[in-house]
Amino acid sequence: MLDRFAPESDFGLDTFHPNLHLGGMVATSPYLPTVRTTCPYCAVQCNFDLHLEDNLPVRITPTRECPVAHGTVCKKGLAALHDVRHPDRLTQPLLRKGGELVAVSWTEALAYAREALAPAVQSCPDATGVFGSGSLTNEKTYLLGKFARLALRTANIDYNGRYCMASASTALNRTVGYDRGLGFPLEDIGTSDLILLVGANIAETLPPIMQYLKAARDRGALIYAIDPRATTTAKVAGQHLAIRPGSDAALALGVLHLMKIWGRIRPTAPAHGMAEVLWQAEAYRPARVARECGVSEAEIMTLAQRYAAAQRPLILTGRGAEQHAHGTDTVQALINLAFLTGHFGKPGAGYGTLTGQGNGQGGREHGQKTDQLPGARSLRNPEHRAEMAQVWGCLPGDLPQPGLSAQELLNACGQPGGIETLIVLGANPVVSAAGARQVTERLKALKHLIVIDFLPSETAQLATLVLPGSMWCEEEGTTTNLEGRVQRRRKAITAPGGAREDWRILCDLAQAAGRPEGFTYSTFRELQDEFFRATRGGQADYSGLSAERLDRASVQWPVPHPDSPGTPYAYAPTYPTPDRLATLHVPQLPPPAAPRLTLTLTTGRLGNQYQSGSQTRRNPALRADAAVQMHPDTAREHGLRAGEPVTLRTAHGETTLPVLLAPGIRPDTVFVPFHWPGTANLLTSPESLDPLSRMPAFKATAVTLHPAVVGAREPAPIRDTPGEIATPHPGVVMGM
Ligand SMILES: Nc1nc2c(c(=O)[nH]1)N[C@H]1C(S)=C(S)[C@@H](COP(=O)(O)OP(=O)(O)OC[C@H]3O[C@@H](n4cnc5c(=O)[nH]c(N)nc54)[C@H](O)[C@@H]3O)O[C@H]1N2
Ligand SMILES: Nc1nc2c(c(=O)[nH]1)N[C@H]1C(S)=C(S)[C@@H](COP(=O)(O)OP(=O)(O)OC[C@H]3O[C@@H](n4cnc5c(=O)[nH]c(N)nc54)[C@H](O)[C@@H]3O)O[C@H]1N2
Ligand code: SF4
Ligand SMILES: [Mo]
Repeated sequence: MLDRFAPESDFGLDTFHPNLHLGGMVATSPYLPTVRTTCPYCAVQCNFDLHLEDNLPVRITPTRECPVAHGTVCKKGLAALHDVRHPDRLTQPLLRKGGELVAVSWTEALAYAREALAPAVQSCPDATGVFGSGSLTNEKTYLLGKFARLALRTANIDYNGRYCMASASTALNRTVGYDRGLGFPLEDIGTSDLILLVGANIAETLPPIMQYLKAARDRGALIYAIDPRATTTAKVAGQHLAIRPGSDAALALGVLHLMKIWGRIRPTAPAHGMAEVLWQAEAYRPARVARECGVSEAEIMTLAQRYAAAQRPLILTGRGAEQHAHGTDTVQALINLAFLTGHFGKPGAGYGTLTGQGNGQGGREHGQKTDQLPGARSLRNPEHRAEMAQVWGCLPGDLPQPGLSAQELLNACGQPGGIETLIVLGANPVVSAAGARQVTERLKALKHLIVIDFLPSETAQLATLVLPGSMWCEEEGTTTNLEGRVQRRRKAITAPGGAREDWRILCDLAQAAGRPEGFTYSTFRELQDEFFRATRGGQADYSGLSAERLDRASVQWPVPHPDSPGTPYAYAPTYPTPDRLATLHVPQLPPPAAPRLTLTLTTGRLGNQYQSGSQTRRNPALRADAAVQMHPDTAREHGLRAGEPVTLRTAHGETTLPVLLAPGIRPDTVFVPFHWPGTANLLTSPESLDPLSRMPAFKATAVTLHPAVVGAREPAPIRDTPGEIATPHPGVVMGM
């Protein structure tokens, strides 16, 4: 298979374009039935065709008709079939008996669920928690929120998007009253003349987006990667500003300071708070900013001059800028800069956040956030509560108030007066939550941990009940990509054995909780139509959509009625705020960093792995090793050599990893990927949260290095899932 695919260009790197290689011929067999669907992984949501043989997908081919990636996919997407019939695939409910998880019937599994859920609904509903995911389709997101509020009557539902773009989302919401990652179609990136990628390593994390950067570069745009590491993206971008982790807000304020001095302030629209924001920037002179960011004054001046000269400068943030204890204020500082220089909301310019998970965008709109109702409505707003109560046939007072945010929900598990039962759908917090060791202890202290997954994730392995759910190609639904584009996900095959579609499992659990009313859909279509209808009148209004319409073409929201063409441009003034104006807030920043005695640990991703690794560690086509990246000088100072184990210690925990020498990283920073248990999140803090978004500080933790004494302690489990990968159904192509 692989030899038919070749890298598209020096710019695409991890992106493949099979059609180019076949001289325009599409690499599909004319004999196999195909189903077009969307990728299970990231927020680009590439479309591809699944070719079916004996009712199993045997091959993936990208399609040029994909409105997002135009026939390219990345390695992960191309290898996505691997787990479909993997021997580890969960096909039966598992119940913990005598300490072991053993296979049981659905009847026994649901009897257990009844014991766990039904009494709490009556006596202490908030003792049950629900943890959702940006990997879920819009329909499942909607149903999960409804299930928590109506069936379980709990306030305590939140989701892993809290770990993702919550800071950017919070900053956008409080500035203009709503949040869509990119306010314009991806194509518009090609019209920008200066692109600042702030903590976004897109060549590895969103590879097909590189084609839009290439289009911009071909027209003469300058592209900056602002990242403590010289990433693959930085090498391709050409301009690299290696700032210190956590100093992005100081950089934004420094550029704003110079814009003011150079007479470049021309606000996008009238707004509240502009004078205060400009006043704050007075203090951010280049010398101070250079000191705080750990780069030269000349580099700051050059960047600012280029920003001042650009006609359509675009600031794009990834998790590097956002996942901090002051992530919301960092994004706010960047939005303020874009707004005050007149670029916010313009096509291909201004500010945007690069959403991460497959449905990271839709997942933050339809009610699994603890303070939210479908259509991006607020659970705190009496009118919004009344609207949803009407759709759901309940009283507004029946809807709980907002509850705990994701990390706080995990921290409350098994605590007196806290969470006794947790239901997890689509997340693996044992690996991905901040302070994974402490979180694991909390999960072990629960009375009941119910995990719905299709693979035995590390979280499922701790569960008291595991319910086998559905994979991406086994269900219908919609996802919303990073530019707010709603696309159809199509069912190609049926879930194997006793695995059930997730939406049916949620209805089963509502029944088990003794509250089946509102959860008796006879078909998926009934649920989907209710979901579209429920968003009517909300900011994220999908009510003009239907499966038939999405069959013809994808649409960017809002789509308030069937004749609406959708909304390619989301951030043009005026805004859906009480007085139609934006409000710029003054970023509240920690005091300038004192010279650090310790190193800073930052964390993130590798191109070959996805998230907690649950879906990619088993895949031989996606090999990668856990290691700590450090500058050769740092290694030398600590007496370390390449490949040697080193123990990393923070205030929150420790782990041991091999050294990977990375000359492109700042010498005061080390980088650890989080795709394996026993890696990054043994070192991060479960307590340090952004006050506004409740985002953990994944991207900056003080750390010390200690040569590991071989044999003195167990090294962390860092390798891929051990053992041979047995051959699944002969029709499934392995290791593409
Ligand atoms: N291969 C792969 N692709 C993915 C994913 C995956 O797990 N694997 N996950 C998806 C998801 S959910 C997401 S959210 C996206 C995330 O996509 P990205 O945001 O691109 O991913 P990260 O690696 O978390 O962080 C990006 C960069 O931020 C840098 N950084 C760290 N600290 C700072 C800082 O303080 N300031 C600045 N400016 N930079 C900093 C890191 O060195 C890193 O290169 O990727 C999506 N795509
Ligand atoms: N240190 C550090 N930690 C981080 C980050 C970081 O940069 N650094 N990034 C954070 C970010 S941005 C994110 S998004 C989180 C991600 O963290 P997680 O969401 O915990 O990671 P995933 O590996 O995506 O876990 C998804 C699990 O749900 C299952 N699953 C996926 N889709 C479905 C579905 O449709 N149905 C069912 N039933 N199961 C499903 C998968 O098999 C997998 O076991 O990690 C966060 N943690
Ligand atoms: S992981 Fe993202 S970029 Fe790669 S194929 Fe899937 S949707 Fe496309
Ligand atoms: Mo994410």
